[in-house]
Amino acid sequence: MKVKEILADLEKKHPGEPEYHQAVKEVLESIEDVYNENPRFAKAGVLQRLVEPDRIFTFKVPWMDDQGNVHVNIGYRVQYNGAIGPYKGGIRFHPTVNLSILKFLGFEQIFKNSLTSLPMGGGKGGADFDPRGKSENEVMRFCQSFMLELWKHIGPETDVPAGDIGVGAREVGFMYGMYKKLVNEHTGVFTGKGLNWGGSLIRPEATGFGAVYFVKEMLDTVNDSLKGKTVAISGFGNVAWGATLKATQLGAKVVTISGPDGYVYDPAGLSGEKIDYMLELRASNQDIVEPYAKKFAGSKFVKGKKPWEVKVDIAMPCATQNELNGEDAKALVANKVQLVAEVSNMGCTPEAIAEFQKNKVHFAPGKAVNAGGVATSGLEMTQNSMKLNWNKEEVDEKLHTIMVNIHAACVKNGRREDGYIDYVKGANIAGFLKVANAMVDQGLV
Ligand code: 2IT
Repeated sequence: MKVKEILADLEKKHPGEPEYHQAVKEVLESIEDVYNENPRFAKAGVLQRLVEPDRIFTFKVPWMDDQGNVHVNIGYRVQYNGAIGPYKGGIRFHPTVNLSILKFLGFEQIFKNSLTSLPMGGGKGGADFDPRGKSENEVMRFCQSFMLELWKHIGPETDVPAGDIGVGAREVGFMYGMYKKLVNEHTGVFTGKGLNWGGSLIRPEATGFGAVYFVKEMLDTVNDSLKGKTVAISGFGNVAWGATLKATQLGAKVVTISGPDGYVYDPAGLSGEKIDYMLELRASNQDIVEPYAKKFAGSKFVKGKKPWEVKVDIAMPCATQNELNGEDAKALVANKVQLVAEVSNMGCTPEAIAEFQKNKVHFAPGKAVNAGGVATSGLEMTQNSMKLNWNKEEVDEKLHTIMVNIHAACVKNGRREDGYIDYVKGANIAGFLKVANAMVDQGLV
């Protein structure tokens, strides 16, 4: 079957799942040449099999709030592709979670995990639970109820979840505790665990650190460096925090962070206690960034806007899918942005990506840039299997090497004749080839 037919077929079979269609379309269009050049892929039906998840679990999550009221949320786990390892991917708790979102995330995860070079298949899960304003006891009860169903479907050699938006070390702890009680085994079934019970050093920092290591490689390629560069970051969660910390350490100046309420512009740049404050802001569970501007003089809060209107050298969307659209891209290009590294999963719309590429602005996609998070999850799994812990330097060095290698794979598969690097194509081809070949090797399953 031709790529066009597969896409048309998919939209017919699964109407009303726009994020899922968007993610599949981007990958299939960029691997089309490779697919057509290798008839063994079509013969084995690789693409038709790749676009459909292996299986999806949907379940009811009933829980009780502190006032004794009953609530019911929907929980999911999408086990997408297990060709190169156990299913691996985060769990997202956010009111926008639905099947389209989790299928797009699970699909992206296949290629991201492949790029890390570690043996991990693709998966994703979550619930339409809104952690905003919930008490710790409510969050715990929700996590426990969620696990009362999910535990049946996961395992350290089957499917290994982790955090994502709305799920951090606290939630992983509550879920892991319930899993352990039900299965009566202490295994590496989750990553992002606490340091005292199997977690890995650097995992909290890994997504942001890895993203900045990737940006450093992008700059190295054009004989440039992070020193003195201004950076716009969106979001203020774990990923934005790690990216801000590492970018600042390497001499760049991060001048924005953002929340659903608007963005903060801090011309002096974030450093020291301002970066620490991001964690405090996140822990408050309110999902607003405005308090930063009240606390730190010299910064200002811009209500209801995104940070892409600020003139910067580098833009790093770190919040959520489709947070940077065609108009935002035009504003960045008009302000002479030098490069855009997508850190959130599918943070840029297809129109935004087209705008960057048309203007020869180097754009790197989330599945390459943010792969350091899941890569370090893979390193956590390795440590759990060995029943040994690596120190900070060892994990950081491995993470760094993985990011350098991902960048090299993108360049190898994405460099055009005129020298421009199509990182989207590069990442998709490199991620795809490994999975597709594994699927052919393993027969029709
Ligand atoms: O999007 C992602 O890669 C994650 N949320 C992390 C997944 C993981 O298994 O560490």
